[in-house]
Amino acid sequence: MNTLIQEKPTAVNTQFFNDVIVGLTAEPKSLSSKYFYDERGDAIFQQIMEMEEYYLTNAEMEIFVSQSAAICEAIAKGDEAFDLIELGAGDATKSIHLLKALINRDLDFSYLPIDISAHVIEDLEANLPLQLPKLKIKGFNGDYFEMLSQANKYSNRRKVVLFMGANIGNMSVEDAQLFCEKLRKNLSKDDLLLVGFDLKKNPSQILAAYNDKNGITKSFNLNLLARMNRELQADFEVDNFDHYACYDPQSGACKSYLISLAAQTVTINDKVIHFQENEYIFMEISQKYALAEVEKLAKFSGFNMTQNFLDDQNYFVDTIWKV
Ligand code: AVI
Repeated sequence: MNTLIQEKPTAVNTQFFNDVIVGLTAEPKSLSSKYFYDERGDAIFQQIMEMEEYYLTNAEMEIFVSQSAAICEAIAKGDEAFDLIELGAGDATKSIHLLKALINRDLDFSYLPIDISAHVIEDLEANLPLQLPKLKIKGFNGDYFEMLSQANKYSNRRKVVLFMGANIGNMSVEDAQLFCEKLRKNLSKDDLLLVGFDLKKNPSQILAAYNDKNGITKSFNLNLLARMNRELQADFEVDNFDHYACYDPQSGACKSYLISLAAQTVTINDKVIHFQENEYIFMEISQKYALAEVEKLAKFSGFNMTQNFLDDQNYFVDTIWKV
């Protein structure tokens, strides 16, 4: 008799389980990169951001450290009060430079960070006011669009939405178009969007950022299999899978896969999944853009690209789009 007391699956686990089964019974197999970020995944992503090869973090940080005063000018509309909404705020290490610049200019604004993690919101609300005592902050924990509509109910001031960190790159171009269109429909005249894109550059440099020599990105991908073992009673032999990343300079798509190193069978709770030798699981896209493609995306989704802020090496752009 099985004497283990099974924990009732939580709502999150049910959603996670369903998404995993849909992805792994599809042809070709895929998993959603949004599930990379459990506690262990967050810690590995932190290591990725500190990697020598992962140029993105420093490039966008440089923009915020050295150009926040100019960004501040670009988003302020005289002295009119506004809300600064950040989608996926994380620890706000880059946006804090902009917050400081806005406070130094004595602008009347509230900072409304939105994040899927309750932890992140609690930390921001507790810690940011210690560094910026004049900051008015109200966090929203949940899905971007649901929280955006809550933020709309909270205040009817002009909105400036930040979507940084090349998070838009983790959507295909088609999904990014749908996302931006939906965002556009949630904003009003005079609202602004500031969005960060990783730009097309030397393909070898891009590939190295997702195929680092120390295997940190590999462990980031494999952690999703380990997470399924921990949370969904799966029995993945993690060492039976390898990480494979590739970059296509023409389309700008950098893609990550896990490759099954043997014919094998994995059980996830009550479902059995077969893998052929060398079969792949598509894990993540990190789409890179040319500036002209960024402008095309803005136009397509009903925005006007008004100003671009680039780092010195032209690796990254934070672009301002007007409704
Ligand atoms: C969060 N996102 C922008 C990262 C990226 O660059 O696509 C996630 C990542 N995946 C592997 N390395 C970093």
